[in-house]
Amino acid sequence: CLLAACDREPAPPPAPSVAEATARPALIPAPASVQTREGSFRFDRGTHLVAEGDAARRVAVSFAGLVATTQGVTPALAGADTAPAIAFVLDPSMPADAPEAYVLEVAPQGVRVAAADERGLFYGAVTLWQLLSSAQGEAVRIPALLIEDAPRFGWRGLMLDSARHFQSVEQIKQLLDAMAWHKLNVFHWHLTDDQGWRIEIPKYPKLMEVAACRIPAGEAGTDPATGQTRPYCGYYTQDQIRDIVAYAADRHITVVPEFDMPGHVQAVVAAYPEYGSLGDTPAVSNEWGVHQYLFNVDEPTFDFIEDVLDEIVALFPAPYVHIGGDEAVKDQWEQSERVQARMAELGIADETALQSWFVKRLETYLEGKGKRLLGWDEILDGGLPPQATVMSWRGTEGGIAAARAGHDVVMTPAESLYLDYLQTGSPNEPPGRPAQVTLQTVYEFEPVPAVLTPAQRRHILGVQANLWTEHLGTWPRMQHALFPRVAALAETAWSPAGRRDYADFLTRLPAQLARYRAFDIAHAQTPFEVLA
Ligand code: TNX
Repeated sequence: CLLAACDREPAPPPAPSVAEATARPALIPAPASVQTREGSFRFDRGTHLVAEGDAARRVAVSFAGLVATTQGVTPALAGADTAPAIAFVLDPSMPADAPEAYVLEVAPQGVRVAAADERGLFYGAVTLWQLLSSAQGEAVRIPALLIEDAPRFGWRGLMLDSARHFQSVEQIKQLLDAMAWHKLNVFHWHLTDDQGWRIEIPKYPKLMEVAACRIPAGEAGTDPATGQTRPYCGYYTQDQIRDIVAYAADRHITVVPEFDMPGHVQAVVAAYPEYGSLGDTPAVSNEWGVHQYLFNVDEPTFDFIEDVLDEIVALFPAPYVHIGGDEAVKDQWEQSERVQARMAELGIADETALQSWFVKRLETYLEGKGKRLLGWDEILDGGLPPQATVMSWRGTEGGIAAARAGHDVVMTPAESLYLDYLQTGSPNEPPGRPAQVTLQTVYEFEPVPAVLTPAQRRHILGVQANLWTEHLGTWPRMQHALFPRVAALAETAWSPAGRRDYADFLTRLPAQLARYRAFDIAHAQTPFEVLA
């Protein structure tokens, strides 16, 4: 080409005239308030985004990425004088005590998303993207409206078990992406269990060499031709963990780590038998269900626990550390001479009191590090540590008792919110736990028990669904268990009680399923077979 022509910027190709689709808003979770207005706004290739300041610009970039995935067009950031525009505004006149709240105004001339804090602005951007992605195509007309929205609960959680079966960093990031656009904000990461240890702790190399590996049963674990074992191994390096924590933070998700103890520690005891109650050396478990192995309660064991907690505290900026506390059957403590001797020395009468002492000691340690202790509802047994937060999984009773005693609570009852349970009675359901937790069950769970007084109700921080992975060996299986039940969870966690309506939710769900497909999420089909 001639020099003069090469210097010139190539002219942008003329915008093709694209047929527009009209969106019927399908928002999940349903916003607190929606008022429809006259007219509509046309979004297309020429629509610019306007955002001032780093925080608003970050939100605009996230929004552009979402739109690109579903509509196939990436809106560009432009100066404030360009019209028509979508403006993302951090508005200091909005209440600062509601950082997740936002206002979204769609008018024929333009769109304004405003919030006091980047979190609210992000959720407003998600809602706007959902308005657009309620229809397919790069030119979409959305109705004029005013949405004023804020979450019902501050804790909108999802737990992932990476101990029984683990996931790649990319898979976890895909989940974090989806959590963000379901407006979920806590990723509880179950990283340790009888069947595997998944956190790199350099000071204790056998955690990675021994505790991170189990030998699966049958052909999966032993090559029948050669007789060679094929261990199932994996852990997250500290760099990978920092990467995941940062990725989550960019999406306004807090990662709460769990180090499960004093039970669920067979993998640790396999690596370091000296920290077990009996001193014997088991294999890392390859079976599911409740196990016997319990931590010892001597000072070297606490040194180990505290070293690991130090690493966890350094890796995870979350205000909470989950210490498990569940399903610690006490047989080994009853049988162990050294545990019994220690109890006598401490004047502790029985094993339940010992677990309570153990958990209180962890709380004291964590408080010294500026962290709050969180545990499964068994930490109520024998008395809670003074500041503990309780995750109620054996129904809501533990949560009710904790709230009555003035403790914070996250509701995650197995019969309503366990995603390893089957979701339908269809013969096409992949294996899961025998009971059913249907889409409707998740949707209709009410997190705030009516028996609580208004003061006690304020202790219900929110809700969480848990994905245990004993029966979920592959990522498509895990996705099947998660989606679309996560959409029901999102509405249970975010939308005001009075806005929840299952029949209405079902009319909005097809648009959410289309979003799953756009993000390569293999959602379950079984709920729709049964409904058909
Ligand atoms: C109970 S829930 C457990 C887990 C299992 C789950 C299976 C909880 C605190 N403990 O160890 O994976 O049931 O549904």
